[in-house]
Amino acid sequence: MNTDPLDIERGRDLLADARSVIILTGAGISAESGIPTFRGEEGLWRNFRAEELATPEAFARDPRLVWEWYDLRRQKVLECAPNAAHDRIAEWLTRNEGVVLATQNVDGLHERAWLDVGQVDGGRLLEIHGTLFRVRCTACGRESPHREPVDSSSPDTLPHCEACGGLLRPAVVWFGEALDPAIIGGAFEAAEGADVCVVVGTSAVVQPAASLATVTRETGGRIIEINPESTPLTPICDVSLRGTAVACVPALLSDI
Ligand code: BJW
Ligand code: ZN
Repeated sequence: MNTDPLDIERGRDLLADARSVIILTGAGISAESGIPTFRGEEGLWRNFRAEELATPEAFARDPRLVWEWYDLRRQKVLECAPNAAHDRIAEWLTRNEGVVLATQNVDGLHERAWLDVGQVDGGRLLEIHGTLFRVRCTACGRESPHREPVDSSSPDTLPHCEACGGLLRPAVVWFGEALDPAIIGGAFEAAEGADVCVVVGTSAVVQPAASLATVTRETGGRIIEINPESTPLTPICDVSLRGTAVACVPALLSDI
């Protein structure tokens, strides 16, 4: 796959003139770290049906199965490292206070990359679908960090709340659930004021995340998309880089 160098230059020109930028990332940015995407050829959900696992109803019906899937994904993520695209974005964030990163990913790789180069600014890293490494109590709502392996061999071995004994669940956003208003609100605020929205590695089919790019466009900003495939956003993009995140992100962001 060859990305036209002229398209990269057009993207770099847009970013060089921008004062505020929102970056929206999806599973594709972590694909080259070895983490499967959701809907691709090798997608996670080819083996595990989304409707069975990423919904509150699924968890209520079969918490052991859902925990097994999340534990598997945690273990996988812990074996993987941020790639050159995560790294380049992290460096860019440290140097540009006008850049906000909204990620749909729950793998924590953006945070790890940013920690490698500086102190993470939580106001500019918005994990809009939550994280694999926190849990929330289904009874009292208490949230806490959680990285230990989960034994899903019986209902009793699943993790339970220290405060009330309730069943803990991954602190991620499932279908039909509301996103944290402060986090998604911050992302929409950034999208509205952005001169450019850079969209990396998302199929852009899940709402409200995909609307972040649309909002930037509607308020007069530009969209740069990086994805080997076209998406529903492609027709409204100003620059489409048809390549992988590792091939395109460093080329787009170096020395800006
Ligand atoms: C590469 C690459 C490489 C490959 N380099 N690229 C409006 C219209 C229609 C429906 C709705 C709507 N508003 C809400 C809905 C319903 C629903 C929804 O969007 N459904 C659609 C699917 C139709 N949305 C919701 O339910 C949301 N909740 C909500 O709106 O609540 C409202 C409410 C308000 C008040 C009270 C109650 C409710 C919640 C959505 C939560 C999504 N959750 C998941 C799981 C998170 C936890 C987990 O990870 O387990 O989030 S679903 C899954 O999809 C996950 C992802 O973050 C998300 C997006 O996937 P992503 O990242 O785009 O991955 P893929 O695999 O789809 O795409 C990868 C891309 O990478 C591809 O394009 C490849 O080509 C590319 N790629 N290799 C660059 N190397
Ligand atoms: Zn509790």
